[in-house]
Amino acid sequence: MSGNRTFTMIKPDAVENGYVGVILEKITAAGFKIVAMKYTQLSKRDAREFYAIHKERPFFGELVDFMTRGPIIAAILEKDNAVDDFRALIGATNPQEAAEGTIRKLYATDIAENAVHGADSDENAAIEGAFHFSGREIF
Ligand code: FUP
Repeated sequence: MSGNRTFTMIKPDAVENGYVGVILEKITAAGFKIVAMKYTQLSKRDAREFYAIHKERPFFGELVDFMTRGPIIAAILEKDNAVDDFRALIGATNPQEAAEGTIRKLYATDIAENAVHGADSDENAAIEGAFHFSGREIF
C-alpha cells in the first residue's frame, strides 16, 4: 500500500530564479498539505550524503556543487498516494522530457538544475524526511 507522505526540495536554481512562491502554490493547488517546511542551505557533506546513491555517477561533483551553491526549501508533504502523485506533478528528471504543465517543464533549467526534488519511494521519503527534519515523529 502506498503511503501518504513524501519529501521534496525546491532546489537552488528555482530559489535563485524567484520560483518558490509559484512552486508552493502549484504543490498546494494539487492537494498536498505542507506538514513541515524549512529554508536552509546544504553543506557539501550534507549533499554528498543525501545523494550518496549517485556517488559513482559522472555528474556527482556537479550535483553536489549545484545543490550547495545557494538556499533550498525542504518540505514534507501529505496527500493520498503522495510519492507517485508528487512525481507526476514534478515531471521527468530532464525538463525537456517532462509533460506540459509539470513543475520541471515550467520552471527547471536543464537535467542538472531541475528545480525540484521528489522522493521516489515511500522508504526514501521517510529516509530523506528524517535527514532534514529531526526531533519529532514525522513519518
Ligand atoms: P529524480 O529522481 O527525477 O530526481 O532523478 P535522479 O534521482 O535520477 O537524479 C537526481 C539528480 O541528479 C537530478 F535531479 C539531477 C541530477 N542528474 C544529473 O545532473 N544528470 C543526470 O544525467 C541525471 C541526474
